Amino acid sequence: MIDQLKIDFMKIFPGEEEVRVFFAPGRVNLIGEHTDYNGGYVFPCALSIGTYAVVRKRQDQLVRMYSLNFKDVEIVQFSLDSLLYEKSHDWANYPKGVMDVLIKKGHHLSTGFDVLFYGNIPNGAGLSSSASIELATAVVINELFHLNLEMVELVKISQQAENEFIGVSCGIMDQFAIGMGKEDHAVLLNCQTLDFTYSPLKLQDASLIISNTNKRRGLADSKYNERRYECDMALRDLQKELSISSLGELTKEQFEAHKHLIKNELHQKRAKHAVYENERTKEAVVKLQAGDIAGFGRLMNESHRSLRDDYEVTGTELDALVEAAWNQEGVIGSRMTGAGFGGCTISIVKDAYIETFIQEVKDSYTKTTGLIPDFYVVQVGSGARELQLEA
Ligand code: NG1
Ligand code: MG
Repeated sequence: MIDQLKIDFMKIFPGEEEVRVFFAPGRVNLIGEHTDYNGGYVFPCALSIGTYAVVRKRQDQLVRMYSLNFKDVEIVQFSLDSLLYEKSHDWANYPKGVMDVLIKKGHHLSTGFDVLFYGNIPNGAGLSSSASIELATAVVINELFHLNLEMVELVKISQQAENEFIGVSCGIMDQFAIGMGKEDHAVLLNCQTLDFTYSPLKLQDASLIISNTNKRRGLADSKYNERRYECDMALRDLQKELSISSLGELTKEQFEAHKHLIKNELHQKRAKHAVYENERTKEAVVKLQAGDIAGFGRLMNESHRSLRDDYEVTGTELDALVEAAWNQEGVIGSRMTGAGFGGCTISIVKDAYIETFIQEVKDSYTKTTGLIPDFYVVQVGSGARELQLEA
């Protein structure tokens, strides 16, 4: 694959000098959904699929970018001193945003560069293809120009790019999981303090399966910002009596005792999800570490119900896919993952049942929705990095 990417690079950007190759994974969140921007816990892992970047420095200030995923599009070319958001090359805004934040923070990119991107994560599916290309860019620039920034700093810069350049007020989960991921581990991250611990994914005789609804998440970004707003409003009401700075600081008991302060019924439901989901996430990780996979799975199912009924971010397709999974033998837990409204689900399935799972869930889902889902058995990889090339 890497050899082929180098050949492709040479065709698009002919030249003598050596190239370097970088990789940033996608991620899947196991539990802790819509908790990151509420100062709560998340529990994602990095995938073995992701975004490749083949790159070579230039002599001038030009950046030229090409994506193999959008073959109809020509080379996107711009100068480092005029980084503009452009609707016509939507994918290019993610790397541009990272460059913009780095430059605004005073980092010096001494020259431009040519870069070829190739991603094997399905786009717009909740597996963070966007954060993946952001981190790929951040690592490329960090290495190429010897910025010596720590990975956590690159994570924050990438999040800032998404917030300010793209305009999605996302939390830090995706960029963190992608930057800091560790092979065969998930990471329990406190999104308020950024304290984190790695937890080995010991699923005994079971595997993680991602199922893609193949329903594009059209409304995701606007609805996403709307949910953030609703949670902020609920927090403001609670702050009349409680000195807290995020919903993630509340226990269920504290929430129940003070929820009457949140007058708007919708805002109250959103806050309830955030608080309960946060507690569920901590509980789930304790269960996993104790080897209680069934207990972990039950909490995944509860998470989905809460996202469906209180947070209202699932929709027909995600619900159909999860319900089909729940009806299958050998399924330990199943829920939507990511922002919602489409995209993917994550399930834990006993190895002996994987084949029937794929067949039966597919049939059932297609019957209900008319769409054909895709399935991936998850391989947990490590975080964003330069790939060492053989000579
Ligand atoms: P996805 O589905 O990858 O877009 C989004 C946010 C996360 C998090 C989850 C919900 C972006 C880029 N990321 O993930 O920060 O809030 O939703 O848990 O919008
Ligand atoms: Mg995204």
